[in-house]
Amino acid sequence: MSYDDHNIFAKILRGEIPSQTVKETEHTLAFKDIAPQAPHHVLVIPKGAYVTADDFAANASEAEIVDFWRTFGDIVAELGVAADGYRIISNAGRDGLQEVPHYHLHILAGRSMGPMLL
Ligand code: IU
Repeated sequence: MSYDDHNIFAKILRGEIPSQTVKETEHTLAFKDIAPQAPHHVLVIPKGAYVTADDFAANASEAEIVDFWRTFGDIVAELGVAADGYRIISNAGRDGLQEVPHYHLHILAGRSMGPMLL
């Protein structure tokens, strides 16, 4: 799976484009989605060059994977949304309608999400 270094999240990671950081760790960055679909809409991305969830799962180190999911959990805790609930989504590839080809997890919270199928 080839990674396009010019994608917008790569530019955010390099500091070439600003973003509103929610949390940053050694291997992971989380920032506010520029076009929020819910009162809380956070994108969690690995700092490494992975295109999709399966690319990340197959090729990231255990340290990166643990850091990613612990960061996700910390953000849910810090947002205070665990009790009311939230939705996580990761679009992949053509059929998943992935716009930005750098693996990212959407955390959506703060309203009822409605039925799953769009
Ligand atoms: P997708 O899963 O690849 O379809 O989602 C990409 C998301 O990135 C989408 O929700 C955009 O609003 C968001 N985004 C952003 O936060 N900042 C940007 O500069 C751009 C897209 I371009």
